[in-house]
Amino acid sequence: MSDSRRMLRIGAAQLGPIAKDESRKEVVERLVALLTDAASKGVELVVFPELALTTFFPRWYTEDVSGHDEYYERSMPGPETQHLFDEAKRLGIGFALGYAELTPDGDRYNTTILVERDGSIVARYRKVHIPGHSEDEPWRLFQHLERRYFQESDEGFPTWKAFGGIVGMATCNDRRWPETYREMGLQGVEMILIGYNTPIHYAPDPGQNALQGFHNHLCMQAGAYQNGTWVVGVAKGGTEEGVESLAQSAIIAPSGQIVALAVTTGDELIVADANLDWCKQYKDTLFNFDTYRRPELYQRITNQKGVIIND
Ligand code: ING
Repeated sequence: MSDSRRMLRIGAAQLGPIAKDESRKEVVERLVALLTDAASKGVELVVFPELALTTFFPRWYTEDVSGHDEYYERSMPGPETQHLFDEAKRLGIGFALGYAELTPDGDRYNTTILVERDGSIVARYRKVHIPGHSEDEPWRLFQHLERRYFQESDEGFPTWKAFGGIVGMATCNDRRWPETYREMGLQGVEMILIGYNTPIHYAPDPGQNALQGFHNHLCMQAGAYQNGTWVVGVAKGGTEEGVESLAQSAIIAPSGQIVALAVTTGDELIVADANLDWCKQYKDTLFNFDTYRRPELYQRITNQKGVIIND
């Protein structure tokens, strides 16, 4: 086994709730506080959650799809986020940031960008698996209208060389799907950055409520292990506008083990020293794709969408 060590100090910057009336400026100050704390601890890359700049607005229905446009970013950096970029560059720390993106063409995506230590945006990921529903369902305690306010990305799961390794991103619901991790695993990914907003109450099947914490770690730990990659899962947790969301942010090693775990439901930084060469111990052995995979037998995964039951 290789005894080389490519070390990266990673921080997961969990956020507590963001109130509806909290200004972008106030939120950016919270992000900068976490970033400054991270920099003082020698962190090189800090990961913020999904939709980290505002309250989780898809829980409210508006008849007009543009009814929530105030929550979207039209440029990145923009007027309120420039301060975060400036501070990160000054501190020499990189970050991943989730936000609602409104493009000049009027497209809406649930987006995450990766910013290098020199302040340059090196990667952009748009959420692929958009959960919830698109029409008003007032019977729910609260709604999950992501399918109204975000388009499905057609860009898939790219990876990028950054921070001395191979980096990929995914967003919230993406983390529950094995294809997310394997698409990046097949590109040799060494760290997958995942932000999430997961309400504890799941309206279609409240029996799952008590299992939210288990399912969160189950899918990310499996994805890490089965692809020999680090996974950084970062929550916006706590009770936001009356909706309780899962915290339990975690940094997961290629072994599938959790090496750092948030203990609060608020703004909290957790840190781990990630040896990127640890990935090889899984990628070159048990999960040596080149030797052991049988893609010719996996055709249904890309040729078929739903279940087809044989006669
Ligand atoms: N959230 C949820 C998740 O997968 C979801 C999905 C949909 C929860 C509907 C509750 C109701 O954790 C996000 N942000 O993808």
